[in-house]
Amino acid sequence: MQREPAKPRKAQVWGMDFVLSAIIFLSAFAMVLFAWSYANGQAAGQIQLNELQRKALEASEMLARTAGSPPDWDTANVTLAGLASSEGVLNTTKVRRFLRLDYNGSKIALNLGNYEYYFALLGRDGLALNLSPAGVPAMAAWRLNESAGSIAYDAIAGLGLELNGSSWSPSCVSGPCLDFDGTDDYGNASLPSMPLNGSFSISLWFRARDDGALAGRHDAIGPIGQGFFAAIAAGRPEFSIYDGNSALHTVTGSVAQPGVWHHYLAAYDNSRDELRLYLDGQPNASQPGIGGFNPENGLDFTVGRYAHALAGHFNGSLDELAIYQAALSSTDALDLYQMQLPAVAGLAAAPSAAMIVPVERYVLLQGQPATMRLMVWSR
Ligand SMILES: [Ca+2]
Ligand SMILES: [Ca+2]
Repeated sequence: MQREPAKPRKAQVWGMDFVLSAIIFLSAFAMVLFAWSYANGQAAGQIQLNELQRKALEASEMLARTAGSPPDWDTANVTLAGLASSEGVLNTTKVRRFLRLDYNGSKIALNLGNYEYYFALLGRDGLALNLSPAGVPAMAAWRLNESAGSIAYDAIAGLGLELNGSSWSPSCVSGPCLDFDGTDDYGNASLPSMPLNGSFSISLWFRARDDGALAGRHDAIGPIGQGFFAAIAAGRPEFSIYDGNSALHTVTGSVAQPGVWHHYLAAYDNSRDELRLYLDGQPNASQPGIGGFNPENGLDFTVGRYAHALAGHFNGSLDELAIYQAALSSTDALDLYQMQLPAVAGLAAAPSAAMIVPVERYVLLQGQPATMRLMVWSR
């Protein structure tokens, strides 16, 4: 038996049913729409995160496992920035070249599109490595990473810098550094086996609150002593030496911003009879016609005040102090600056409110184990 088709039982509630159904339908539709757009937003976030992860992994693979393109690329012709001479073994020359690339150029060579990145090579202490300039090992290098105590040790020969009053600051160019109060703080090291004849250079990072002597080795100020000193005078970096005739020569750079980290490199070039000053990796000042540097070599190396007198106390912080027995070039200046610029520029810290993908790889650099850290993010 066939049922009669159901008829609307009450015409007067039909309208009510419709309204109710419409409300239920619309509410359900709104919920679905909301869920859909939420999921879509989530999915878009997930897609972007996946894309970041893919870019970061590909870039770190390229850096650590390939030679790049062309295989013997330099800063002028690089298309892909591989750093490896064999898998996981980095080529120091290419690391230097990579660090010399300008930021936007390096992003293209890493195929990162519009994403931002931070790159660092860390030593076993977890701090950024400081590569020596090409072919020029430091004669003494105080990285100032002890963070406590009254002696800072040179990384090359273990020479102790005895600290008098200076305090440790926790977070500087490379980890900790020393702070000088501008009143009576200083450090002193004896350099008995380090003759400085002919060409030499001094490299350091400073953050000045006021003027003062940064570092030097001399027995007087004025044309009676012999030696050299680096200083800040009237807000400008200076480098002074006494030549073989005990005449004082000073080269003065441009104003250094107070409270900001600056890289200082001064070179005495014996073959050109020239003093050169570099600030933040760029040539800053030079003076020709200076010959015959012939310092007294039994003198101590003093940091944070003049060596011969209780004067010129530096007011500010110092980090990564090194002496080289060669006249470093503008390329070396840029290398020394770029190597640690990320920490100074604050890029070592993750930018806030951004999606970040960090990738770390163990590599070998100059025969030493190191960690290559690449962080990729979207603004
Ligand atoms: Ca340090
Ligand atoms: Ca003091």
